[in-house]
Amino acid sequence: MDINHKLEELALSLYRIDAIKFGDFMTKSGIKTPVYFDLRVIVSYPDVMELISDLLYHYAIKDSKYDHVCGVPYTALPIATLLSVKTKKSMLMRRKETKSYGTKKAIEGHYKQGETCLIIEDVITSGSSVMETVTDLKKEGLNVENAVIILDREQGGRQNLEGNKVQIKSLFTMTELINILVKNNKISKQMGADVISYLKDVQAPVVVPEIDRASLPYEKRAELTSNLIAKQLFTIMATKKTNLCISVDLTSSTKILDLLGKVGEHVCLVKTHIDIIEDYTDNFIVQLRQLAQKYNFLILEDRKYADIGNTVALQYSKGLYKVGEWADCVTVHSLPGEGILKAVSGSAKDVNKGVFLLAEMSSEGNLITPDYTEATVKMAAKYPELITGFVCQNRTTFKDPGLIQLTPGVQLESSKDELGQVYNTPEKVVLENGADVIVVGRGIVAAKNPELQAVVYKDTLWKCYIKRISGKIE
Ligand code: 5BU
Repeated sequence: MDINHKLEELALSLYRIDAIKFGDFMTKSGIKTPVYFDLRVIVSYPDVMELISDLLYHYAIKDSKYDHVCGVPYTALPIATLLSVKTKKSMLMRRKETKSYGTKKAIEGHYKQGETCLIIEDVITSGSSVMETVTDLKKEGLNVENAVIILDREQGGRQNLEGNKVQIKSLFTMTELINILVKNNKISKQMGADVISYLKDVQAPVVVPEIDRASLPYEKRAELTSNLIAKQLFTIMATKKTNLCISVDLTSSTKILDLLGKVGEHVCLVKTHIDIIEDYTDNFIVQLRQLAQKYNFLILEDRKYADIGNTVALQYSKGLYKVGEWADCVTVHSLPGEGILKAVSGSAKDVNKGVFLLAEMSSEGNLITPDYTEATVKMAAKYPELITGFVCQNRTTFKDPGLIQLTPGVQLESSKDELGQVYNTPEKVVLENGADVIVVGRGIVAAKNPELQAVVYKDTLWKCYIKRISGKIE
């Protein structure tokens, strides 16, 4: 197939069927434009449809590797259909109006996580329509790295998409299309120049690619945080190659110290409930800190403070436990309002302290609502130096790559306990749900051989993390 000849034929056809018009037009937003595109009309011209699908196939698709094609709704849908039939690859369809359809899926068709999908689109301006389709496909665990386009208007779409890791191949750029039409005396040189300069002047805004925190390695995220404990924790994870936090929910201090002597080297964080220990002494803390030093882990007291600021300031620094003196970080509810964060930051004697705010819980029927979670994330943004991260369950709960997602409710098999705890698997919480530090309590503590079991958890969780940052499933 002589591609250049066919491209010329297509350009002239598009002009003939009024898919591209030149003159004085007004855009929807009231701006004057010398050119107008409407590729929706191509469905009325089977010869043009055939030409487009042949060209896309030979020029852009033939040698690509992919499992599915997906057209950006709506103009590209019939073209994607033709290509699917021609290449014998399955097609996926994205619904634009999932909301009004209630529970209907955003993507129709059969697919598996990790499969690759090629995007088909007619015209790109800013690239935002392509990006919407890419985002929906990625949410389903599909890999989307390439898009094939009929016409690139050269208004910033290519750069925006490439910035979001989507490479595009187009049949024409606007300049190429104009040159063909000028050469064939369909439009004057002057008109061609006017159109090109108009399009250059009206560039689409740059869409800043959003950093997906879950795809960044811990060492990179250590550089992006404002909280010193988060920085230390990211660094410990990267050096010890573990994202496992053990929750030592035992009531005897000797048993806790014994256990930590065995599993300390495998964990990045040790989570305590200091008020469940029956033989608490100050010496326990001395030994706990020594183990933290020896095995290079941090200590999180899971106190879940939830009172007014004044009371929390006292609970944090006074009483029998004086938590603020030995815990690197604590868990705090956002429920009472910002005063609770002021209380902890005011009571912390040095700046090297952290707070995990509770944005979601793992237990069945808990009363936290999506609005509460959102407000919690907003509250945290006001205290960047204090907040280490969130205790939460979902990848979409927050975006800041400098904060840590601490996720409890994890065991090797998904299950429940008799008091409402819900367990997800390491694969689910790390790969799908975006967990950075994974809390395991009874999964290790109640095992016959806790040390061996800690290694199993550590290895499984680390493998999932490596798979996640290698970008296979985003
Ligand atoms: P488990 O034995 O793995 O179920 O222990 C989980 C620990 O995490 C336990 O200490 C809980 O207090 C803690 N936890 C939780 O399970 N779920 C939550 O949402 C929060 C904390 Br917040």
